[in-house]
Amino acid sequence: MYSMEEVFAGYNRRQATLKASSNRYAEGVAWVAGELVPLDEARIPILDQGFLRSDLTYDVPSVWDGRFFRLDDHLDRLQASCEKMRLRIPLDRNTLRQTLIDMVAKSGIRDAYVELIVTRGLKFVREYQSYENNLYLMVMPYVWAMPPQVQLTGGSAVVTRTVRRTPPGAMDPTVKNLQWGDFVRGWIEAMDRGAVYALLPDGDGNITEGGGYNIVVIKDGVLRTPSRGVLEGVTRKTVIEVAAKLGLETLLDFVPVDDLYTADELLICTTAGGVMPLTELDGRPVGGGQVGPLTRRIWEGYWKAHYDPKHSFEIDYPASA
Ligand code: PDG
Repeated sequence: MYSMEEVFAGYNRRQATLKASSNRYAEGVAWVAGELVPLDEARIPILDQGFLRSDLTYDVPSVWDGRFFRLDDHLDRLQASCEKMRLRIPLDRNTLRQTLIDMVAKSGIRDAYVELIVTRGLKFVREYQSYENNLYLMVMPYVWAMPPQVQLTGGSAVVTRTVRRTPPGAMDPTVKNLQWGDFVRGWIEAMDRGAVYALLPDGDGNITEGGGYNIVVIKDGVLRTPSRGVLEGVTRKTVIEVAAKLGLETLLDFVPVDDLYTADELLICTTAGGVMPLTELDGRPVGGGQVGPLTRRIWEGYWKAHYDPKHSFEIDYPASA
């Protein structure tokens, strides 16, 4: 019931309904300073320090088949990021939660990418007695970092040679941030080398992550993923839980770049796309060059988890949406 083909067929049916909708928010809705606007009309003040200095943090939960997935995990991480950056979300947790649910319900979007951005606001960080942090919320149709048709056969990646991941002593990668200069250079290198996905090393011989996905290496039935220098992904957490249910162990540790080349299977994972198999690395096949059997089972378990009431809840859409 959760095969790749069936999950994508269900998604395609819901997409067709959404495309036919005349709802003004069907292509997305934003919340800015307490007002809802269609996404493509939303604007930010140019003096916001989030824009001027990327002085912000953000998070991205998702909605799948009309159910919010792991919303509280994302809100917890956002809260922790805010504390590390001395930002304060200007809405209390319940109001924030309810605002997001209302936005999704009003948009009628059944499969959504939901983004929350908390910026320093209009004043520089030094002026900490007078600033008010700003909040921006967005709901839009689900984003695929790897399109469904590519997931069926797997994507191509490179380990970057021209750029390393920003080290944890610079920008703390556990604070979800939009200082994407290293990732953008990675995407450019991948394009130049005829691949799509960039996997960034730490400069000390270990792999970290890419923009914006975690990396999981599978070898001899064991999963390994970097313990340091990366965002602690919610998708990765689900992957680890699904793997455990399948009887597979996951080790969080340093992952030497060399181990990627001898992996049986390789996957990247993010809220925007789920579990994404990589079948080509630096122009060579990964394992047998096809989506591996463990990746496929983890993939199915990941989408199945979206219907688990422990991790998701149904959104009550108005009949008009
Ligand atoms: N690492 C980075 C740097 C990320 O930005 C993300 C998510 C992840 C890991 C995975 O975290 P999680 O499993 O909690 O989603 N980034 C998403 C996707 C970016 C995109 O559009 O491709 C985001 O920033 O929206």
